[in-house]
Amino acid sequence: MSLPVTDTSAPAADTRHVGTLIIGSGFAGLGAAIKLAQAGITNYVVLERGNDVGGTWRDNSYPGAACDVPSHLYSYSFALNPEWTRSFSTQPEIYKYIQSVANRHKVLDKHIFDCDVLSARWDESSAQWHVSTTKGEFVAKIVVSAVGALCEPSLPDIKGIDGFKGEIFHSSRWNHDADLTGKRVAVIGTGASAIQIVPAIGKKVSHLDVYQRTAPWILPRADREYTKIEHLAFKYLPGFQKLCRTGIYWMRETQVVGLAKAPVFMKPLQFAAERHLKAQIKDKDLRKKVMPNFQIGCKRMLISNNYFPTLAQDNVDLVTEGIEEVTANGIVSKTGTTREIDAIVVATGFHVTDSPTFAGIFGKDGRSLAEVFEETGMQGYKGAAVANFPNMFFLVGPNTGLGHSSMVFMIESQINYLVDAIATIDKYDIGTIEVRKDKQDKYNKDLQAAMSKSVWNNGGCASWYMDKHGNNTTLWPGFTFQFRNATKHFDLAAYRSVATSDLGAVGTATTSQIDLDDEKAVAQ
Ligand code: N01
Repeated sequence: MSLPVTDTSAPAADTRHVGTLIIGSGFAGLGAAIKLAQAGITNYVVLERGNDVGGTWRDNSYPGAACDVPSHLYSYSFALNPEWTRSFSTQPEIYKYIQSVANRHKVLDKHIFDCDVLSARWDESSAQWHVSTTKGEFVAKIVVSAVGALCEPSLPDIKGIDGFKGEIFHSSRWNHDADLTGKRVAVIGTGASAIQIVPAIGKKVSHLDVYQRTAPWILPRADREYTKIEHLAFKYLPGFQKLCRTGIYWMRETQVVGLAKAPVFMKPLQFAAERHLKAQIKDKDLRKKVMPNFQIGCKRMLISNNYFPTLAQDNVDLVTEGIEEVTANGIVSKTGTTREIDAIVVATGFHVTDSPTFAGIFGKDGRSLAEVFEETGMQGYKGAAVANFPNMFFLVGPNTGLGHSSMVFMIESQINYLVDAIATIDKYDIGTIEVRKDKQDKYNKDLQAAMSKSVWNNGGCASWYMDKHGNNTTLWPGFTFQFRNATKHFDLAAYRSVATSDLGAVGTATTSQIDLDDEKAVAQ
């Protein structure tokens, strides 16, 4: 028996059918749910493995967690928030914002929480996706992957780490029951998460060892509380908050020139970061240790006013000689020194280009997304579709990440494209749709050419932006307004589609596919 998917209390044994199935309810999945509803497309469901909306802002609750993009920009354009208490919001405030947007737009009844998607398999004969979850089976015409790029913790493969007897947890899975007060703690990693955690715990622990593999570039954080007058202006002065957002947007956009096109223009920023470092660290040895050896922007630029001062504290050691092994109660460095500890915070980032979620998605020829990406690298079309995976769309897909501005802006661009795609599918009663491989290949060739002059490719660092094929498959290599323009409308002509009426009784295409020239006509 099939139940309508909106009956989210349906017993797990029943297969539920749905038009569109969205996986994940972070900024991307939630935004898609809202925009689909606003477009009058209501036959969808959102499956979320956590117990709430919020995605990375629900999971990353570590002490000191905050955004490094100003909140007026790091929020939905359709849900500006005059209540932000400061220019760079903290995690609890952002999480609360996402919850309130979900409530206000009344899409929570479209969600099934604590529902982990185990696999999604394209069934060619029925032209549908079969999705297995911890809450039963689903059949969907369209699947939207909105799982995010920074959701699967990457744990370091260090000898002996499994035998550590103290507290050990990843930055994105913070154990709030573990009280670190007065404890000897090690933090492994010095990325965006670690540089927020270190100052937040540096004063309460008895001793802190910070294990640095690569020194990051850190700029001052221009963060402050908003005044009462500003709050009144955000709330009551028409257009004021939007004006602030627009100003921040364009200021950030100027960085694209140095990051993506001519790294020489990164010099002023690097100079500012050097000055920041020298102003905050007086000790010459420590200065040497924290001075990066690559061009600024090659890895994500970090911002902090209290990371360097924490490193200079008497109870904090920066360890740069590398980790040999972890023992039951300590870490042995490559020079043979053992440092005893009670807890380890693993702030070693996420699986981005090799996410385990790829292994559970099986396309037209039976191969998984992991197998396809293993061969080609993480390639897609406009970050939204991947050849061999019909009727599947991605949010925060390949080459949609940013090193300089708000991911929410990119997500909204992708949502425009998605909503238009689904509206187009409905309008022309399309049964299956798949991006053309030649279009995808050309798109990626152009992307990599655009990337070739970037600081990410030439800045002299190793970063998770790059995949094992040497391609940058994570970042968008241009201005974000160019991406917005490229995704304004769904471009049917780049896809191979089959009308529902041309699918056989069990779904297989029985007549010729819609001709590309016809599609062009349809797309106009
Ligand atoms: O992870 P990272 P993150 N042994 O991958 C080190 C976003 N974010 O969680 O540089 C020892 O940046 C690794 O060393 P190296 C943001 O997009 C946003 O900090 O590879 N060390 C590095 O120092 C960010 O980019 C906000 O040599 C090991 C660190 O661990 C992304 O999340 C806030 C190691 C990992 O840094 C990820 O940030 C926080 C090993 N085996 C995060 N393996 C905002 O404000 C790795 N490392 C929006």
